[in-house]
Amino acid sequence: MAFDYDKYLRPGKLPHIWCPGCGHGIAMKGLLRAIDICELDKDNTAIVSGIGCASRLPGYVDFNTLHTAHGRAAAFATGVKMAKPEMNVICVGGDGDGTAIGGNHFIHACRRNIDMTYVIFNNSIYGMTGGQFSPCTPTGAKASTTTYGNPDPVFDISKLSIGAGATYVARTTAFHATQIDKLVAEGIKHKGMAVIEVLDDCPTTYGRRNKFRSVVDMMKRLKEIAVPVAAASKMSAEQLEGKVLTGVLYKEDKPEYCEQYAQVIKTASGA
Ligand SMILES: Cc1ncc(C[n+]2csc(CCOP(=O)(O)OP(=O)(O)O)c2C)c(N)n1
Ligand code: SF4
Ligand SMILES: [Mg+2]
Repeated sequence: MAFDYDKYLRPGKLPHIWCPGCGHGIAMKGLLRAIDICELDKDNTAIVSGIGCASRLPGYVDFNTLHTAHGRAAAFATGVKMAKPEMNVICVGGDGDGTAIGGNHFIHACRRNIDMTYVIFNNSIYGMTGGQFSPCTPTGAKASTTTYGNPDPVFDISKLSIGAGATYVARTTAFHATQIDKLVAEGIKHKGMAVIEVLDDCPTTYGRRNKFRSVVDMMKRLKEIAVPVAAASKMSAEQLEGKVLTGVLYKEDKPEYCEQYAQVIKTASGA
């Protein structure tokens, strides 16, 4: 039977703003299937975002939702989780929102290992504002602010998350749509900071500037660059050149922040 997305959507908020061929819709559907796998109670679930095309997602879904300031998703989500530790807290947003203006909030949420799930939609660009380069725009790529090619090195969001202290880190792509729900569901079930990077596409501001002839070409690229972690272990450095690893990249059990903080309160109150 086909999956019933309607039960999680707010019909009054549709149609969405996403362009035809934008990968964000695929990522959103993966998130909704993951929520369904985990049987999360809508009333006990908060979905939090900053600003951007990806960050419009909370408006469309029927949970407790917060559409906040640019880059501040992790900060607001931390507040929600600290106030209501029993709540399932999910952050969504783009590569620009999460790793440029919001980079500081993002790494510190990872460092604290606070129990939330952060699904980051990495389309390598600031889509909403017309295609300025982000920390995830490939070196050499064209953006509205790098018309001669981007001279900057690129953040690997998954490595950044692991380095900063997240205890569940996974990556997939919009091409591998059926993997999104599985990885996000595992992240939701994980106690601690879970980051799931979904590589997707922005045909409107990135694809056209970078000579992708169609959305299909952008999807084919996602298919070609992805290598499952298990397969990568049998490949040489040359074979892995230009590829990205997909699947669960890191998992660890470590003390969770709300529990640690509750302990501090207990100690301070002499209980
Ligand atoms: C303080 C502030 N600075 C800049 C902006 C403009 N702005 C809105 S969205 C955005 C970038 C969004 O890029 P990303 O997070 O990658 O999301 P996408 O649109 O690509 O999904 C920027 C720079 C803003 N809204 N607020
Ligand atoms: S501008 Fe790009 S990221 Fe924004 S909705 Fe259109 S395709 Fe998606
Ligand atoms: Mg983006």
